[in-house]
Amino acid sequence: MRLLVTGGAGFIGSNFVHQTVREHPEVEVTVLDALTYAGDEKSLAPVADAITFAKGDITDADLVDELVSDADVVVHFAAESHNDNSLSNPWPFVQTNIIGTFTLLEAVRRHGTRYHHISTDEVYGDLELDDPAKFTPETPYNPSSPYSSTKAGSDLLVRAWARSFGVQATISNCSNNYGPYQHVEKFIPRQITNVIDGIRPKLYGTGENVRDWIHVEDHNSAVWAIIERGRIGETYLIGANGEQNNKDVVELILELTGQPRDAYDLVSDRPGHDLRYAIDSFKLRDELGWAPQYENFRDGLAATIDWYTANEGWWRPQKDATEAKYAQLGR
Ligand code: NAD
Ligand code: TDX
Repeated sequence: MRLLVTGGAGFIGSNFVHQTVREHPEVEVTVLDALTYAGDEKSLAPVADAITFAKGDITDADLVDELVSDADVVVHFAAESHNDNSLSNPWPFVQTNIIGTFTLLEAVRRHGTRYHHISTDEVYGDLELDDPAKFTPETPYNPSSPYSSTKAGSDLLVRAWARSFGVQATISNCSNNYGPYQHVEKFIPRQITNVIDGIRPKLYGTGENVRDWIHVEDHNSAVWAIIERGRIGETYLIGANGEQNNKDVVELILELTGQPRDAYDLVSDRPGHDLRYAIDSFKLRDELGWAPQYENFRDGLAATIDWYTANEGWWRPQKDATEAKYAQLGR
């Protein structure tokens, strides 16, 4: 199998490439990545000799056509991925998430290539804190932010290209990922690296917002299950029953790093901040026999703290610029 991975130098994409090289050595991997502020070739250094890397933009139709023509399967991770950035400047989100996905869909349509689309649970909007419901594949789309609305738009393009043009597509919508190689702008790495730097963790609003955490390795094993056994045209929700409120996560980071559990600051809230996400992954489990391996969040978080502690050279170059952006937002 010749596999084209877009966004393979980002957080989830690079972990996916590592897992693929390790567990599917027969697969020929090509990564297409523009190396934006969020992409880092260092994340692929451990597998550099086993893959082909193409630096380029998913909105470049000629490049995309050439790479897709040489692939049997495309897995599309590339995106602008950070909600706070989408509130400061939505344009790159429209460009990459919508025009980029359109460009890939046109190429896989021309070449008859199998396509898997990586998306997020944020397309469903949010749930009340006390609502027993979780998101299912039938939940109506109701995105809140420029980020999630452009992801929702890209999902709808995929559905239309599958139905009207017969594109051989599947979609997955996953909950919040954590693990190694995640940019320090995101919640968990930001707080871990703050603690390493002697800065108090920052909680938006009251800290009561709930996210449904899944280890990135579990997300990627689910993606592989869908590539191998997923039904064409279907949407699969990926989640590992990892609901936690942000305050509990920060307190656990503080405890695991030997700090007082109340050594954090409450800062101004994110506009439009989604209250709660929760995934019901029954379809993935029942149909494809998938199950997560990292169900103990405390252990997974401790391993992630160890990774950031041991890999300061990976995240340090991004830290000051990231905190400067947050300082401008007063967060
Ligand atoms: P990330 O920001 O860490 O990585 C994105 C990668 O895409 C980077 O390497 C970047 O250089 C590349 N990229 C951005 N624009 C590009 C363009 N125009 N052309 C080519 N490459 C470009 O993101 P992530 O957290 O790894 O997310 C990957 C995917 O998973 C996204 O589609 C995101 O919506 C989805 N997702 C993320 C999470 C999460 O918790 N992080 C959860 C569910 C779904
Ligand atoms: O410093 C912070 N303090 C804080 O309280 C940051 C950076 C975040 N937060 C809160 C906001 C959210 O409730 O923590 C939660 C997680 O924030 P993010 O890491 O920015 O993630 P989120 O907005 O939930 O979106 C993530 O999950 C779904 C990914 O960034 C998306 O790409 C994915 O689609």
